Amino acid sequence: MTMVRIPTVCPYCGAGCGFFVEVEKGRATGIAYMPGHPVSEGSLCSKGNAALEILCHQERLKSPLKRKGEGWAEISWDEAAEMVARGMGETIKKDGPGKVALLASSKCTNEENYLIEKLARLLGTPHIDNCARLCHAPSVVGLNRTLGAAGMTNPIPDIADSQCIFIIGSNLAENHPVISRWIHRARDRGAVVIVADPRETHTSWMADQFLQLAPGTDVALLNGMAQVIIEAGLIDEDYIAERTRGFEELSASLKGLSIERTAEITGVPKEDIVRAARSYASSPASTILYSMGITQHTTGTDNVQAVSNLALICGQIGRPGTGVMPLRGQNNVQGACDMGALAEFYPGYRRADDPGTIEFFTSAWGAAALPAGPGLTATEMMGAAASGDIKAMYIVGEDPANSEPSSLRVKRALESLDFLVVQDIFMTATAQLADVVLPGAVWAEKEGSFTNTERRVQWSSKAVDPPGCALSDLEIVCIVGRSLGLDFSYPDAASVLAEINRTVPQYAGITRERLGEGGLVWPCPSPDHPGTPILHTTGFRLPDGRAQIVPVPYRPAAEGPGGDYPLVLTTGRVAVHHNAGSMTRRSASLISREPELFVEINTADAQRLRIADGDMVIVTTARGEAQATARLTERVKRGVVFMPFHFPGTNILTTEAADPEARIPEFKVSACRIVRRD
Ligand SMILES: Nc1nc2c(c(=O)[nH]1)N[C@H]1C(S)=C(S)[C@@H](COP(=O)(O)OP(=O)(O)OC[C@H]3O[C@@H](n4cnc5c(=O)[nH]c(N)nc54)[C@H](O)[C@@H]3O)O[C@H]1N2
Ligand SMILES: Nc1nc2c(c(=O)[nH]1)N[C@H]1C(S)=C(S)[C@@H](COP(=O)(O)OP(=O)(O)OC[C@H]3O[C@@H](n4cnc5c(=O)[nH]c(N)nc54)[C@H](O)[C@@H]3O)O[C@H]1N2
Ligand code: SF4
Ligand SMILES: [Mo]
Repeated sequence: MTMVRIPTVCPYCGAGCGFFVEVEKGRATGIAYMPGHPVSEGSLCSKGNAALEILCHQERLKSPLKRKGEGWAEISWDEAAEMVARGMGETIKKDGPGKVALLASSKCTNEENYLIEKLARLLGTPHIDNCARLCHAPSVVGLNRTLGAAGMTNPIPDIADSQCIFIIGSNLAENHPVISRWIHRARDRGAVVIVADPRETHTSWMADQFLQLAPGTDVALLNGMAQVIIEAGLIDEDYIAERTRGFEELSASLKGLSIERTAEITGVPKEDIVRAARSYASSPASTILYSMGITQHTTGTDNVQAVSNLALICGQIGRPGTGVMPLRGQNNVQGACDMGALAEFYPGYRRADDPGTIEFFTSAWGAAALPAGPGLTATEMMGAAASGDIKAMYIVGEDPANSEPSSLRVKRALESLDFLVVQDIFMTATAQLADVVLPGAVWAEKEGSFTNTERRVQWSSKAVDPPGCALSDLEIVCIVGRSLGLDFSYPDAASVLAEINRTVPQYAGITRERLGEGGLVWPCPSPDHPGTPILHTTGFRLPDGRAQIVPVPYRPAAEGPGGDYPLVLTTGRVAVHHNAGSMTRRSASLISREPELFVEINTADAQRLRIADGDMVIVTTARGEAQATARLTERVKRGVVFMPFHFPGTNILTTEAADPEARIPEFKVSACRIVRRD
């Protein structure tokens, strides 16, 4: 019997591990590791190892569906295309294209995302976004302002060359497990690891120095560290003078701070703050890794800027082993953003409010006219749907009914639309609200490129056919585009990538032919360019080539504990589940390890509330309530509770208060109360 091995990229997280799908007689029969892969070197985490469980799952969507009474009726692709064209077309004709909004998918390929945002803009609407809004929008705003580019500055393997690794607001041991291998390698070579997190996590267990700060106090911590470094004379004066601007303002803004006050706000002992600051500033190569623990706040952009400040004053950017590393979440959230599936950017981060951008794409796409942005962000779309400002939506590979904050409100908003089409691989809570559901093919059932968190663009090949009548998202978007009268006649992903080469300068040299095992790291401006693993080696893409230091005063979170809601609820992830859970809750080997929604409560708080380990409790916030099993632990401090958002319920509770610039919701701080369910 012949067995073939098809190279693919893991469909879960932004680490972008590669593996082979083994195929026999048209069926995926196993996984073979890829020892030559630059990031994973042959390893995979529990989710990667379970990825094939998605391919032939019995609950996969196999046919287009339309609503019929309380249930669903299978329909042909022709009828589905006609319904989508009518639903979207009528809104455009009656109310104008600005009443239509699209969500692209950071689970889909670059080529698919490029076409989804192109569809939106050719239809005349600026309202296109993706789940990066719930994730790294503050990195896009904050790092573009301070460093002139929002990507991770250094490649993942580079972490092994670092001598001080400062991890703030990231539980990478569970959420980017294969990246944590590189941290172990650095530790073996003597690196110091510092972790700042309100919870004890698998990541904090790796730490030499653990700063267990109060949720939402990161600006205070980072400012406090900067002040220690300035006062101890540990700054890199030459770097500051040659490569940055704004240091004097920062220095002046920190003058009045006392370390005692920083310790009081953060709850971190002052000796620990001083030690961490000194370790970071004085090591020959220090790196900062961060993710949702600092971005998902009303101060998300401030947090990111405070991270840049710290790195810049110490000159820890632009060399191997240094850098600012925002760990991207979804397998292709980096690519979805690069491709312009964002409210404020066209492809290649060209500003949507710049007339030059509109001129460029009008000509490149042969369009009559294109909408100037910024459009509505994902979070704003829900408010606009509720108020009637958005009347039709097309949602690809996202589950906002479970993943956006205050989900009862989101569901009501989606229900109030005149027309909703959802394209997914499973019947999600969002798909349940649709008029038409379109069945997509998942990663190994199609081909295309994905961009991981270190900007590495990799080609993933097709191993097996999709189930039933499901089609690749690329084919579906072309069908929908054509039914709406557009010239969407792309034969395959490579032909879309060829267009991307012409319109996205960072990808100009990244052709299908060059994407062998391991891929290429953008920016890659020409077909003979080797790619750019380390950014900012000689200067920054900002005026005079200088980075911008931005003073940021500390502000508390929007919703402090008190009164009826005395506890702080923080939300996040566990190793064996992924996001809203549509894939991992259906994956037998994963759901068996973590089968239900739980809430971690400090033992002392639980005693006071008469809650025992394993009790069913009701968690209530100003938005609503959810049931969960109590887990008593010392991993969260008194006054803080933690829930993962992989099960429906958690996001009923979360606040929609958002960062004023990046519009990311404050998933990490909501005030709540907990009672035992009798
Ligand atoms: N297993 C698994 N892996 C995943 C995902 C998944 O769902 N499951 N999702 C992927 C996606 S989309 C993303 S974006 C990434 C996210 O990856 P992470 O950012 O690691 O995920 P979280 O668990 O949301 O949050 C990280 C940490 O922030 C801490 N934290 C909470 N509040 C604060 C605070 O105020 N300050 C600080 N300093 N820390 C705080 C939490 O306790 C938590 O340990 O993971 C990706 N990988
Ligand atoms: N409380 C709380 N809420 C959060 C967060 C948090 O930390 N706390 N984190 C936020 C973050 S960082 C993120 S990124 C968002 C994630 O928010 P979402 O992107 O809405 O969450 P996912 O569950 O990853 O949804 C992806 C969907 O794509 C589908 N899918 C997978 N592959 C394909 C494909 O090839 N084609 C198509 N068409 N569909 C596919 C999956 O079945 C799934 O339904 O959640 C946010 N929500
Ligand atoms: S670390 Fe991320 S990319 Fe790698 S196997 Fe795990 S989920 Fe997949
Ligand atoms: Mo994310």
